[in-house]
Order: sequence, then structure tokens, then C-alpha cells
Amino acid sequence: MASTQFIAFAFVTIILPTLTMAAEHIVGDDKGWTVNFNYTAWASGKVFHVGDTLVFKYQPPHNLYKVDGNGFKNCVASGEALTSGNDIITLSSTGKKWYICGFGKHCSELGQKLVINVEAEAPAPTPIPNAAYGFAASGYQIIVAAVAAVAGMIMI
Ligand SMILES: [Cu+2]
Repeated sequence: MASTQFIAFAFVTIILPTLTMAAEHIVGDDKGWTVNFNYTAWASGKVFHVGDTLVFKYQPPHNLYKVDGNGFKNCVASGEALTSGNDIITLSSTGKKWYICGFGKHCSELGQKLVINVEAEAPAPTPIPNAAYGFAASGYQIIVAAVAAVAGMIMI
């Protein structure tokens, strides 16, 4: 019982902070940003947080427009196209974000469109005001880990 509590405590203090780091999402994985790919299915199993990045990898003639819900629905590109072929977008706010390819009928007929829902940034560890405190904090975590490990061995 006690060892379970120690392990749970160690998880919260050591493991959890590493899970709050920003993630990089390669849109379409190894297929990249292209036609005839189901981006709805791609996004459905994923959680997007503020601070994460989307990476759109593609070759011409594809391009990338960030649009609104209407632009997404009707495949109407507006604003400036991104064309680098390796466009990195940092998700800076919560809510729905819509992206389409503006070339030909890639969006309207070939499915080159992506909608995601961005969630709030996961709670981060307490901000560290200075280096000395940071050292103390990491030292504390090491001690907690050591105690948890020893307690685990004793209890088993
Ligand atoms: Cu395209």
C-alpha cells in the first residue's frame, strides 16, 4: 500500500512534468501534406495543445493556407499562402484551426484539408525563478525518486 503511494507520488513529481512538453505533429506522418489522405482520421487520435507545433511537409504545387471554418468548408483560400514545403506552425491559442491546400481541387475534391481542435496548455511545473532554485528543485526530485525506489524495494 505504502509503496504504491510512493510510486504514485514519484510519478506525479518526476514523470508528469516530462509529459507536459510541447509536441511536434508531422501532419500526415510519412505521407505529409498531400491529396487522397484522410486528415480527419489522422487528427482524430491525437491531442493538440497550445505550444505544440504542426509540421506540413509537401512538394509543389501543394501549398498551405490557414483559413476559417467557412474557408475550410467551402475550400476558399484567403490570405497569404505558405509555400516552403516544410511549414512549421506553432499552435498559439485554443480552439479550432483549419488548414487547406489552395491548389486546384486538392481541397474540394481530393481531401487536402485539416481541422484540429487545440486544447489549453497542460499544467506546467511551477516556474523556476532562478538557477539556484532550479538546482534545488531537481535535487528534490532526485531525492524523491531515491526514496521511492528504496521504499519500493522494502515493501516488496
Ligand atoms: Cu495540394
